[in-house]
Amino acid sequence: MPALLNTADPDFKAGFAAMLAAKREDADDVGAAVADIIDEVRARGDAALVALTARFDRTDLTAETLRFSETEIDAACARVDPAERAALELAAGRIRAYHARQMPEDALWTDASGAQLGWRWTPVTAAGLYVPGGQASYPSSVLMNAIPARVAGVERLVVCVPTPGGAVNPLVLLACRLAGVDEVWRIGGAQAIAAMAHGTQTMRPVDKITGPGNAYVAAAKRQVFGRVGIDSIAGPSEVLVIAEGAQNPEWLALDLLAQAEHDADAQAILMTPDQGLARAVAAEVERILPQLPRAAIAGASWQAHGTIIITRDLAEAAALSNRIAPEHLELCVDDAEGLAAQIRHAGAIFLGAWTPEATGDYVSGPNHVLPTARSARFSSGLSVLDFLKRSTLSRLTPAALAAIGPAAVTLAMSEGLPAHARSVQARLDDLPPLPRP
Ligand code: HSO
Ligand code: ZN
Repeated sequence: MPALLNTADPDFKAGFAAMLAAKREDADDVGAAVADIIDEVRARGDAALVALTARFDRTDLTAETLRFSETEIDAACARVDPAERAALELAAGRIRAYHARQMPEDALWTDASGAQLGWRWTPVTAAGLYVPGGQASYPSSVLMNAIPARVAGVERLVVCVPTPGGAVNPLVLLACRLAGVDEVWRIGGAQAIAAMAHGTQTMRPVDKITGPGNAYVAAAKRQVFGRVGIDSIAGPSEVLVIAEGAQNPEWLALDLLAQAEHDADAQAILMTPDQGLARAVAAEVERILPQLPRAAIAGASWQAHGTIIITRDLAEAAALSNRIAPEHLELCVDDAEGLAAQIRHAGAIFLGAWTPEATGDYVSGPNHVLPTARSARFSSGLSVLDFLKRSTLSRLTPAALAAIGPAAVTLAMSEGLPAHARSVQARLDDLPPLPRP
């Protein structure tokens, strides 16, 4: 049974606090093993990648076959079923259009002193995307990571995907093609992150690495951070559904199970002021669960982390939701906009009963790489901004320098930095005659 909480119960506070504090993932401590792998790749480059891929992925490669050839990618793309290709193309087009609208504008203005000020956005030159192998090798995640990079103007886009036993999902390679990925490599794990961060004889290093992965990949990303940029480290996925009485319990149960089937550590939460709806949804979950091929995973998630919370009203649900800061928030209520106005912390908000979270995973357009584990309190999902940097701009005229320079001289002297002061004062001493203000 999932946990059942009612805000009217005297022990609600304690139960809710325990839910917020629960840690759903015990990451193995793989730091030392990962450090060795990174050292090995730095020291021996391609030879280390070949040896580590033989050891961990049971695949025999050479320095020449570490990277997929264009012919291999073409052949894999040709094997994709036309309906799957069409769906992936639709998704890619919509994700591209959405992210194009995220592109921020440069700015330049002249302030009262006469200083010209502003900023300019420029893309990262090369980005690397890690794609997990096996079961969690999601073509949709390739699109969600690669398309924002391309839209941002990244010049070189590299993908690393492990091919355990030589197997690769052709849809992953097609997604790479559709997203405009330049290089696809058959390597995974910490060795792939090391190669992208440090480069090898055949792979040039990248500047930023994104994408999900197992504990080794996450530890490797942390260890190369600083040499390259990384995205946030994703935890197990979660959904919070806020619903009112008239909703279809089967739809809501399926939305909860869609999250639960990701991972035994995933969390699905239903909040409703309607006890009858809560009971109906719980019954639907039990009815549908055994029909799912991933019943073992979804069932484990629902048993261990599934939660139903009965609230006084929708406003109370919104307030509790803000404390959870869910990765995905579905508002299955009549006035979804009104409720959304009360939401401050959520990675992605899905408004209305016709917007199941799964549409956001694939085809709506917004990114599905989102802040987990309550980090939506302070961060946002992946976007073009993750592949852009901002340079500030300033240009002073003699008049502007005359107006603001003396304060810089004063502050430099009080910080004990006389060369700073003199670099400004030397110019103040040489000011041309200025028109009277
Ligand atoms: N819901 C997942 C993303 C995903 N779902 C990929 C299906 N494929 C995390 O946001
Ligand atoms: Zn999903």
